Amino acid sequence: MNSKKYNMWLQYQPITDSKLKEQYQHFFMQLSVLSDGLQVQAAQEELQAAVPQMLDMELTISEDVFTSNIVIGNKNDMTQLLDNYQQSKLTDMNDEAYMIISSEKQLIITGNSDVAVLYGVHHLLRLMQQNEDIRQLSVVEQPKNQFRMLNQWDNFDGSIERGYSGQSIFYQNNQFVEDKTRIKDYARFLSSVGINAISINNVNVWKEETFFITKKYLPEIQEIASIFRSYGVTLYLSINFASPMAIGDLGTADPLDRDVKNWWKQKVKEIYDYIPDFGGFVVKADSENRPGPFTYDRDHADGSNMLAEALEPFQGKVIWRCFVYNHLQDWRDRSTDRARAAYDHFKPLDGRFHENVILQVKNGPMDFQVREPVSPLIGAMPNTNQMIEFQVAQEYTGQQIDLCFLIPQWKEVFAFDTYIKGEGTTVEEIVAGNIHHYKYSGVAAVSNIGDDENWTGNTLAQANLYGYGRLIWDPSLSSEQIAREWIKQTFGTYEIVLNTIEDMLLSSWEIYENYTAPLGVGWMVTPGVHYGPNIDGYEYSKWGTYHFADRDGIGVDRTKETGTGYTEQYQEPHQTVYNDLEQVPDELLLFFHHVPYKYTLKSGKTVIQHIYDTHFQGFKQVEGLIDQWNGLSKHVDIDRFENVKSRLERQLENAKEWRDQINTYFYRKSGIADQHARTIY
Ligand code: GCW
Repeated sequence: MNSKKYNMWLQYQPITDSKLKEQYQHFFMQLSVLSDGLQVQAAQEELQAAVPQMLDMELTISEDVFTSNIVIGNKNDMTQLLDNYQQSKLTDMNDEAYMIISSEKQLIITGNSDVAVLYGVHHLLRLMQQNEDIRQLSVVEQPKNQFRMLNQWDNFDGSIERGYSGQSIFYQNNQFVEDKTRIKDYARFLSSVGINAISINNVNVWKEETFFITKKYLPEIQEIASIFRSYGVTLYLSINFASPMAIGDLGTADPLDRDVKNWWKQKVKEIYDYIPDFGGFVVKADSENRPGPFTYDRDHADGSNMLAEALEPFQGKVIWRCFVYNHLQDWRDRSTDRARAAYDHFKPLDGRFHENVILQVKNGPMDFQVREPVSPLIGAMPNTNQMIEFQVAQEYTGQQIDLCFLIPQWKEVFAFDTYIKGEGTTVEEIVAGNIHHYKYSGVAAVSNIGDDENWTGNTLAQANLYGYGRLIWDPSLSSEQIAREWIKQTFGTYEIVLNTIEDMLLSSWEIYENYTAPLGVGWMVTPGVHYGPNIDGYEYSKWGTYHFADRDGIGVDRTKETGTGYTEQYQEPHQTVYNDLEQVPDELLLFFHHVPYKYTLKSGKTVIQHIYDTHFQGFKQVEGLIDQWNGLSKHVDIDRFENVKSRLERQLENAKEWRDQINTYFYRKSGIADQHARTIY
């Protein structure tokens, strides 16, 4: 496939400005490649693909490093070209750091490793796709986060849990796909934004997937690992904690049982025979019916340490998820609070985990809602490696039908000051490993791709995947910068296209929030599917996701005096601020408090009027998005134009349903009329 849809942000469109084209051409007469590592080869391939398309010329390979216009290679192979000063710039930087320097004479891309060179080449191509001047570059960069991971929730039958873009690119009908082109292209896209790790199967490991770690499937997985390896992406597998029973012949999976331990040691050895640089395991245990150590009266430290011991000799890691809560709650029971669960389970275990265990914590205490506070567990375990988990897949944020650019949300999470070690201990610094000096840390996220031609269903959802990679590489990038970079590379640099799409992306999260669940209360979605409104859908269920609306008021009391005491999991000043009705920010009010409908927000509006206003407004704003997009009909190719247009139309239907159901529900509950007498049913 080679369509604009398919090529995402690696379009490599011809440079039309003749001056710029000349400037670029000058650097690509001859290329010298100084290393023969896999990722440097991939970098060369990428240049060889991009340059003819962009500059209408072939890229000749030359052996003469001194006369070549562009030279790429690992720093170790570059000594003859770099002066001491240049060499020293990379010395105190991490393994993935690269440098780009250009002068009249030559452009050099080098780095502390082979993959760093690939990242450097992508940096250059990114600049060129944005029509930037490349004559006097002096760039030195390294990623802020060590782990930059994606989790595929792909099942072997080809379905994807929470997938909104078709079927899996990895599996089909319980087989590995034969044609691996898309996997390779996916690896290219990932490396172009610096992703360096991937787990390729759903964290819910079903029956057949449990056999992924056996001879039956390891040869195929080995092949996939080698594709990713060429792009610097390390492969991980999700495993079933009960494997010793499910695929071995043991009668237990007790992590302290000697046979179980040996079974895993053998198993891990076998995996490394196939994949010597295998990353390790991602584990969802004792969560939503998945097996885990609780069955044997063991805890999460026992469970993960047992796997960690098996992986240790090979430098493998255990990525252990903290999404653990009681999913069989009785809705009558007001004392159990799902928001408390991750902290209550894991915080007491701090310091007991092996060095190669990393806890993966969802960004919020519930589950990827449009608005949640930051999980209080992040940073709360100074002696345990942690990484944060985001969801690029838009499970609760419009399922890639509705537009929802998530970078601003993730930036807010990063910027949150936990006060764990006093002021300035932000989530950003914690997951970068700078506060507690974790050995391993970083960011993981649920991927949003499938086998739709455009990868992400809605073409504009590509921006979330792109932005995820860019943001976790360099969290100091603004949402605007990321949006603009992506638009220019994806749709070109034409001003009106750039400004319109930028505005659409940057307003989209707020718009989505406006017409869905209000003031941080979350949920109110169709059970199971999680798209579209169903206000009481989960209200009398076992999932622990309630809003407690009655005729008088709404919201969840999580205060220490009268509620679940969840607020106490935060450091000061958050503890006091969230606990205090006077201080809690409006957007989180109903997450922390139960209030009457006439309670006045800091904005000056009552809760009920806020609900009406935002829902009427949200719908209008979606009409606005449609107008904006229609204005681009002449500037965006028909394929991508129609794709987004039809999604926006479905979004409008969805916004209408949300608006009318929410407004009607709360009007009927409260009996309070809209001040502006708009139509409520
Ligand atoms: O949000 C929930 C999803 C489940 C998912 C689970 C998890 C993979 O609805 O589909 O299961 O989170 O994160 O484990």
